[in-house]
Amino acid sequence: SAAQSAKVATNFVPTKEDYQKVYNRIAEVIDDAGDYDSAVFVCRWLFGPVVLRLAWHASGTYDKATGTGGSNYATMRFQPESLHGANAGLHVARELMEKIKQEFSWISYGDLWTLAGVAAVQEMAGPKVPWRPGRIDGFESHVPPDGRLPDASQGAQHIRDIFYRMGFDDQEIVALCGAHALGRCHADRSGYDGPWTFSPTMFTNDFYKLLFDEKWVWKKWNGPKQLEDKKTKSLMMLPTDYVLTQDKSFKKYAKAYADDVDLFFKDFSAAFAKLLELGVPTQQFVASESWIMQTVDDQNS
Ligand code: HIF
Repeated sequence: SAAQSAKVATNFVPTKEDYQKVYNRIAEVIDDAGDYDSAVFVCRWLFGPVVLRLAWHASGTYDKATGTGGSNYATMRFQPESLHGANAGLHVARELMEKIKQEFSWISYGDLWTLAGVAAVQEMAGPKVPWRPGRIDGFESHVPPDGRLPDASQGAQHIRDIFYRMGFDDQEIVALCGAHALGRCHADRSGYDGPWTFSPTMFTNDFYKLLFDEKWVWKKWNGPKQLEDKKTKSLMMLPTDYVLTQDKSFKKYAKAYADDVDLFFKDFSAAFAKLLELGVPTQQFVASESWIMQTVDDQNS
């Protein structure tokens, strides 16, 4: 708007309230977008999960050994990263976020995408995730190499290689994985198909519960190897999800999160907040401590 451009022109320094306005607009845009596709999924928050996936894929390229990748430069705007196989389908989320960028031109893409990830988790009834701004827009030269994001067809060793490279441990890996309670796989994006839970726009610990409570069998189809629940055949698990019940160390944490939703919420929040800050130099952050953004409901009550 004119008011916003005027602010930019006068060296506008955004406050927490300004970021809350962006958060609110993100929530509104995701909510409105949900009408499309309602034939497939009767739910307004249909776009929440793919927006969360954008925040994660923008951050999960981090390599702690070289300090490259991560959310700082929002390099997925550029080729070849936008075309990396793991990012198939994320243009949907980037295009949605572009609307918001047009309205709040002062926010960096990295801040916008990670704030959207926080909004997605919180608005889908997940835990509060501490967040703070400071990412800057980078250039094509900052694009990380392909192959840094996980391959769902692999096992425990691969998951560890990928997440240890970012600086996570087994407990944090398993805590993050509960986000697969949300959303679904799309045959035209990853090749996999179907949702993990019966409530894919509600943040719950159902991912872990279902892993242990259901009987999982290999799906008989022409697509990539994935599991389906024997009872309803309507849910799915990726090989990397199923490994959480097979690997001894992973299993211990997965069981704990299946049994204790509060523990899961607490640990997910910490691990996800850490994920979103990967690759951002500490001195770039505008605040020494992260902020808790309010949900739309918080503000209405
Ligand atoms: Fe995902 N993930 N993820 N993921 N992911 C998919 C979808 C989502 C992995 C593979 C896939 C995490 C870890 C891993 C979300 C969030 C997170 C899809 C399907 C695949 C194949 C994409 C499609 O077809 O549309 C692998 C191998 C991971 C390492 C174990 C994180 C922890 C769970 C870090 C995470 O937060 C979300 C949300 C989706 C749903 C997107 C949608 O469009 O509905």
